[in-house]
Amino acid sequence: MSKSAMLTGANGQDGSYLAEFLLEKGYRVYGLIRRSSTVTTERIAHLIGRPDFELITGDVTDATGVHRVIQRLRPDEVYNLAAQSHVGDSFDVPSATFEVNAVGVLNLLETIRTESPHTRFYQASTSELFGNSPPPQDENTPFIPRSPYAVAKLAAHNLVHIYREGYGVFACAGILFNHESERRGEEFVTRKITKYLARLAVAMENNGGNPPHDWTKLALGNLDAKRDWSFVGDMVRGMWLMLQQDQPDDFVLASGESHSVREFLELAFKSLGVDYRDFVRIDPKFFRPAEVNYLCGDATKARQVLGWSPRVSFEELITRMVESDVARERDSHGLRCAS
Ligand code: NAP
Ligand code: F7E
Repeated sequence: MSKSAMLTGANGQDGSYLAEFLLEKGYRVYGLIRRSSTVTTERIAHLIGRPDFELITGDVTDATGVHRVIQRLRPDEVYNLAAQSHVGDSFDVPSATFEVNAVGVLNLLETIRTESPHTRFYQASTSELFGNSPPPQDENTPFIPRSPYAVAKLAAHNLVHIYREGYGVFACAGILFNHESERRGEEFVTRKITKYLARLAVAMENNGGNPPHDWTKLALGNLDAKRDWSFVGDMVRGMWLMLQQDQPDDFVLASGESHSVREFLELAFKSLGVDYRDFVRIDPKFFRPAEVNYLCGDATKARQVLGWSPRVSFEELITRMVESDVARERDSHGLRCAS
């Protein structure tokens, strides 16, 4: 019989890739998504209608709803990807961030403990837990959170340990470093850059190879922050591997390479043959009250125990994101011109 998995955050970046990955493996997949007044299912539109994929309306902060859904499905695996995932925004909405990112996890774990103890649980922990602990960061590096987002994620991370050790729940935490794709939210720095670049590329194509004279610059914050960026497709494979082990555990997933936002800009703009410095301005609005300066993960444990390693390089990731955004921009430009 095929296995079943419930994904929270199924319509998010990671959720959409994980749903595809699990369906490919023959799972029956249930995606929990929040009610919204606008369409939020673009990333999984191609999966809707499949007999092995079902969407369920729910919110991880709603304890009774979570209880009801898990009690009904009793899935083999639950992947908790739901979060207010924007670190910068967590300074503006700290309570809401805590409610989703910490209390939501408690609701899931408590229901699994009481109603579905056979269910294996994956928690989306994050490299943000490390804060400014010096790199390279691994499973033993101290956590020094620097944002409401990270504090909430640390509470959740600790809850995973309590339910694993105290109640025997098969609960794993994946301490994932940044991962991106062409489905990344447009307010995260990588996608913000590739989307801008795509608009610039198409504008130049239609202006004899030159930028239009009144072209607006891209407003960014701290260009010196360093991140360990991977491709999300590699990460979802690691999430799944964690839940297939004999014992629950925590694992860092990372590329082991770190680049600054400035380096990302340089490489991305190079593909268009222009200098990013002519197109970027610094806006203090995008600086955070507290920054995480330098993240670079050490995924030795995942490599040794899970046999996991990333397959897509930093350069390939940028190319993939730029090409996808340029193609989209060309399509929408064509549509604008035709109408
Ligand atoms: P994302 O694209 O922002 O997706 C987050 C998902 O959570 C969305 O589907 C969102 O739904 C859903 N959600 C938010 N509040 C919810 C609630 N109260 N109840 C149910 N669903 C809710 O983030 P992502 O990049 O896919 O990341 C997935 C998870 O990994 C998150 O927990 C994130 O914190 C963590 N993580 C991400 C990275 C990374 O680099 N991507 C690294 C480490 C950890 P709506 O569409 O309704 O908002
Ligand atoms: O920022 C700097 C910003 O928002 C990266 C989430 O998935 O990964 C992500 O969190 C860096 C930061 O990602 C802008 O200050 C400069 O230093 O793309 P980001 P993040 O904060 O690293 C972790 C692992 C998660 O867990 C999170 O869920 O870029 N930066 N200028 C900017 N960042 C943004 N967003 N916008 C700017 O204009």
